[in-house]
Amino acid sequence: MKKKIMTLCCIHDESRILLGMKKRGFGAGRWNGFGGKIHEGETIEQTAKRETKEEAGIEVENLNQRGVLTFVSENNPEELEVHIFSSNNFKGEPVETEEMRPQWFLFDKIPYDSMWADDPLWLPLLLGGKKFEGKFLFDSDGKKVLKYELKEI
Ligand code: 6OG
Repeated sequence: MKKKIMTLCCIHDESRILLGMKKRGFGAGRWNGFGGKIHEGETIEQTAKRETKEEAGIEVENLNQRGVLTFVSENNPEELEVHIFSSNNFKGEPVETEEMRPQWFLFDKIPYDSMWADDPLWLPLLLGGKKFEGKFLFDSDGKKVLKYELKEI
């Protein structure tokens, strides 16, 4: 199976998380953390920092490695391996970019209905300070999680 390696960076403090509305490409129309594909010659942390800068205009400091999630879709031979990071520390002000429109959300107002269907399963673990790993099988249009395994590590 072909594997694509990606990052996802969740920026939060004690009560709020910064999400971006994806304006184009994969996941357009959904709120998500910031991230994307690893470039040749980059470490995974460099990818996480570069993508967050490109998508939200901020420079992340103190990345915390929180887990690896694997996504597969029915009828798709490609597997996504997404390395999840968190940070509560960045330089600059979040700005809208060509790719994303950032906005802060209180933890009890997280717009799960407009996010990937896996997010309500693992994001509470991240916000609760946990580390985790998991694997999710999506239906072919990427809307529903058909099966998943998720564990704290
Ligand atoms: P670009 O195509 O913009 O990167 N991503 C997912 N995030 C969540 N929460 N759930 C998923 O379930 C995801 N699949 C991919 C990884 C796409 C960004 O979207 C994330 C990247 O941060 C299927 O380069």
